[in-house]
Amino acid sequence: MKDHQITQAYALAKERYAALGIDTDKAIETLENTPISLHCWQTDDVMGFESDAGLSGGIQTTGNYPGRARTIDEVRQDIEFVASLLAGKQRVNLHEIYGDFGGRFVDRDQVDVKHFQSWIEWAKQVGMCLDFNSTSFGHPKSSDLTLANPDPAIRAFWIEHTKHCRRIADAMGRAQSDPCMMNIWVHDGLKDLTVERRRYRELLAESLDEILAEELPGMKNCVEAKLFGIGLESYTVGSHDFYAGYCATRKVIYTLDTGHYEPTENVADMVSSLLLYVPELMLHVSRPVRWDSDHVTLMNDQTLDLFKEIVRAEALNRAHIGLDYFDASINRIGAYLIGTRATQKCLLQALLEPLATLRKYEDNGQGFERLALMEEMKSLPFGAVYDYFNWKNGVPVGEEFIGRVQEYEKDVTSNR
Ligand code: RNT
Ligand code: ZN
Repeated sequence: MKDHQITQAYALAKERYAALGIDTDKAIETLENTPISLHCWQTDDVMGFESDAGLSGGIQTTGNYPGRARTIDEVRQDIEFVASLLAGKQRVNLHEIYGDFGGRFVDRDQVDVKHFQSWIEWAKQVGMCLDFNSTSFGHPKSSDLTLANPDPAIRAFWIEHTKHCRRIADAMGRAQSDPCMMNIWVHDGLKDLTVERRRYRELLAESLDEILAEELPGMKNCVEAKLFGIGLESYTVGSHDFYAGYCATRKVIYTLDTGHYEPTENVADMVSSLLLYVPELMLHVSRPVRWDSDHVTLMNDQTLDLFKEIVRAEALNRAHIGLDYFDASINRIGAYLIGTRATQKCLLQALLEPLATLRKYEDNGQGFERLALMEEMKSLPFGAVYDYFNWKNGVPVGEEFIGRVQEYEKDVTSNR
């Protein structure tokens, strides 16, 4: 697109939105200042650098598109390239298995800040903040139950792992002078029926209490709820109800992954309820297709509704945005960009909603007017605002990023 096309389209869009009382420049500024955490595991299909054990724990990638990142340098190179094509701020979300282990096997209960020193330095160099995750899957001691395992030795191993991870997250947060969001997701669940639902949940709560006991001001604790995993279909210890209660009573951040609920459940509707009782939300924005399939995030009704609810709840400062999908069937860099751009587009549309007018209609009982305006908003030129946001920040506008990804594929990923 030519510069004048972008700026002229924006000028018209700005006027159109201003007539409805919306300041597009302000919306752009908010979008620029709202970080999105890039999940490092999209670069390499959640393999990491600990061992060749492969993925377990009820999650799976499908596809074998060429060009997967195989080394830390390749992961960093890919993330830097992705960030170079994105406006706004990005963070990088690491899993424990992405440590810089120097080719040696470092067991999960031995992991230390030193294994993430080079990540901390890299992040500083590229001007991004780090987030972190403990890793319960892909390990000989993973089995079906980790933090809820009735065997005290196995449970102790995973408690120790998660404690170490919290200290690593704390060091990251202190180094970047910005809290590191540390997410705890364990796959704990069972394939078949159990008569011990309560017992495992009591154990999980006990383990978490022990893990979270240490005060670590550089990081924030998040725990992720889930419906079920592959091979663990009958029971999940850390269900929504479990974590909603846990987060409310312990004042811990609830991680809301959009793929982790019943397919007909309205995930956006959960935002305002949870935020009455839990301190903050960590979002894993994903696209479930029939189940937690981790398809690439798109600008669809579910994602739009989620961001609208966050803005309507005035909770943008209490919701941390991260992505969580891993698609190995298409160009991985392209998948990153589609998903991040879709997330930005949804947030932007939420910021462009004429909320004051809609609220006035609602208070006055003007149901027709409210519905009509919401419907009309869908065809307003938000695309011109999004294009301008990218243009202003010197990154590709519209479909231009497709060509850039193709070049990178030709020059870099296809040679792997
Ligand atoms: C799994 C959870 C979890 C993982 C990552 C890799 O269902 O969504 O967040 O995707 O930890
Ligand atoms: Zn997730």
